Amino acid sequence: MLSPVCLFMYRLRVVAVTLGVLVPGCSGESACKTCVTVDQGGFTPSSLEIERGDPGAKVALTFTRTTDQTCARWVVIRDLQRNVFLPLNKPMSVEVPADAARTLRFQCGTGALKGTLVVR
Ligand SMILES: [Cu+2]
Repeated sequence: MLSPVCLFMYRLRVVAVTLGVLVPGCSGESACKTCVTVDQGGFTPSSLEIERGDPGAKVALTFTRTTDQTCARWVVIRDLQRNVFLPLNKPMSVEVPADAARTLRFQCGTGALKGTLVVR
């Protein structure tokens, strides 16, 4: 579980992103293991890894596009047959089955920017 401080910092960052200001991230444990930022450099982090959950488990894979200077206004997840538009600075979540080991690839509309989520 997230510590209350990390959770608070995470919420603060969500608000801060909306307002367009920078807030330092939580040190130590990452506030969100399935959150991806989309900017000029592509997907950050571009490679995610999570633990497999119980039967039926799902996780929310969340993308936040923070700039217009990227071709990734859409994220395409072929394995799930999902194309998701990413509004500027608005976190968009995709439900991902997490009850079996798998590697899920995601990419921008043109395929120039790529990332993976590994369920192990
Ligand atoms: Cu692209």
